[in-house]
Amino acid sequence: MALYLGIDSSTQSLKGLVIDPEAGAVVASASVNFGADLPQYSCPEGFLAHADPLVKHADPLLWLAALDLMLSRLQASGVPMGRIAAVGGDGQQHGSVYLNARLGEVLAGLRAEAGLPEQVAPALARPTSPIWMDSSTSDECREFGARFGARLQADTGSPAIARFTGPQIRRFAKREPERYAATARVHLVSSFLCSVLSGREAPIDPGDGAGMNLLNLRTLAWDAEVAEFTAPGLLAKLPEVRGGVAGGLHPYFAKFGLRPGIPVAVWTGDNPASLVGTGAWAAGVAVVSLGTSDTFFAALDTFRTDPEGCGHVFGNPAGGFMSLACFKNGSLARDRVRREAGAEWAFFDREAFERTEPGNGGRLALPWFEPEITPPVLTPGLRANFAFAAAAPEVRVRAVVEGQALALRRHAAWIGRFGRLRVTGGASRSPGIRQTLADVFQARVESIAVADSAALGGAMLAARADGVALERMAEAFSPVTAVCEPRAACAPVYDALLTAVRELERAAPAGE
Ligand code: XUL
Repeated sequence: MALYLGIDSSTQSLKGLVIDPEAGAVVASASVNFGADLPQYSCPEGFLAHADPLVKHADPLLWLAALDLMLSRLQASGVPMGRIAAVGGDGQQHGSVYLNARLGEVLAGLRAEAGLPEQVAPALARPTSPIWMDSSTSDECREFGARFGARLQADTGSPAIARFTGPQIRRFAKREPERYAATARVHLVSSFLCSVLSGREAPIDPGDGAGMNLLNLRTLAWDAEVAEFTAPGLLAKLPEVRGGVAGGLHPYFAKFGLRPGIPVAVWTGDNPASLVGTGAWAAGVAVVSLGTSDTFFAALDTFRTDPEGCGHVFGNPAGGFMSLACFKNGSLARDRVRREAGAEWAFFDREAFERTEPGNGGRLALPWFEPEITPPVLTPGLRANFAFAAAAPEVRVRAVVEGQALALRRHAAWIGRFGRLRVTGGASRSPGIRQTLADVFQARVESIAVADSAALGGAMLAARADGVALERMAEAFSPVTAVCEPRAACAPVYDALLTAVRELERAAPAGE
């Protein structure tokens, strides 16, 4: 039976996952942690130290060293590498790699005797890669805004965003014109690694390309006017845009037991890959991932943008588009409220929801201990429409959980209505949080236990490149482990609170 390999190159690690779609099973996995396994690259948390805290760059050779190491670990695990029939993958979004004119020759000539980093190094036009955590481009974002106004979001899916690749390229071309001139190709993390696997320049898929402020989502082609404004001659330095198969696997990878020539699916971004890995690529179902940050993502049936400019539009690897909204204050904020209320998680999960009524008597709170992304708010601090610190712990807990759920609903309204929400991440284990989401959205909440949804999505896309339908895999790989039904009686309670949460978003911090 054929096996498929999915590789996820994320911020702090690179993982590989091998699936057997026939058996509906993950048969092997291997992971490389950048800090623990490759300390010589000085990126313990995925980026290099820099005097300016807004600058977050990584060493692109680190990702290549991680690819070599992950594949050797996978081989050592005993999985029959020769049965792998296609490879797919994804990268952290927005990060960019700058390559010179030697790229084609370097990729074609990879030799098994040496490792990837030393062989690819001569093709780098810039030694470092800005990643999604970089926020050093506010000047450039202002310049994009002044030049294009609302058109940038209307055509590329997002207003100018500091971490997006276009503003990053503009800053580079302004500050280092010589290196920019020596750049023959700008790749994303995804298309860079896919190029190395296929031994030739890979395309950028519309899923990840949409995170650049450069791709016109109406035509799915680079926007020539935006590209030329970004940096002179940029259009000629951008790869082709398309999905599908990038090429056959380069013979270099035979040293890990992989068969040369097997299809390498065009890589995508980690969020589009997760949309596939969570089985949510069709319209009508959204994913709420409750982690360090909370994210809300869903397929979009047609191309449209968030009127408030908070949510992004990326390509959906299954066709069409997807939306993504990121809420910075997720689990860390919830945990701080719990700690300060002197409560254990069990209390947070049960008693808090039994001792209080849905709607909490109108008392809401938004735990913005860090500057928030959705909506963009730079002044941190908890917002509450009642005397938060003096209230009982259960009232505080419900105020925060309902405040966050209502904010999710408010900022997801432009995407559409959802009959089903799939929840993942640590906080989705709480029955109280799940019931609140079901009641606020009036949707069925399904818990799914998918570890590594991005790598899984990459493996499923590899299988699709070999002719296996995504639908055949979804049930086996992202099964529903629990269901929570909405209570109709709560609908008017939460409809009425939507205005209150909007007002709260505009309020000043509570001064705690
Ligand atoms: C999405 C974003 C992150 C990165 C890294 O816009 O910046 O989710 O993709 O995971």
